[in-house]
Amino acid sequence: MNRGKSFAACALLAFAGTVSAQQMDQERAERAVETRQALLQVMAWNYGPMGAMARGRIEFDTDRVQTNAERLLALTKMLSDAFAADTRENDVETEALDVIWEKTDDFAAKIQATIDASSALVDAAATGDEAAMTQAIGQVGSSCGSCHDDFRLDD
Ligand code: ASC
Repeated sequence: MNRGKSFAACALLAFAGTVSAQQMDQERAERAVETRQALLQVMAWNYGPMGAMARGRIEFDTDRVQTNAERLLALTKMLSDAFAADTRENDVETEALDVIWEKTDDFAAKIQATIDASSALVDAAATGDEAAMTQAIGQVGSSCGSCHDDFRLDD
């Protein structure tokens, strides 16, 4: 191989490497989307009854709040890992906005606020005080909504 050809081959390999690094394997990207949607779905499944209690739609059940709040706290701690895979360059069906991987500090702060609010709800549930639980459930709901406002496609 002459020098010109070998340079061209190297440039081609370098280009191919760059492309594959930027564009995650399609199957991996689809799995990442499924996983984060599943995580949010299980979070909503746990939050839902607590939101209904806080709104007075169903009767307060402290045991259920304790259980669901603990589950929710564990789930919120999975959020940052679940969104680690940057799928901006992939052809995936998602409501996750590109800004998640552009303003990473802001996104991390919103996740931390949700973790903190969930932790406060676990503490409130331990007291069994309905007013405290109602207030803490509202805080969790606000933290979810605040993140969706900035980082999720509008409904
Ligand atoms: C949910 C859900 C949300 C949040 C939000 C809380 O269960 O699907 O988007 O809680 O409604 O305010």
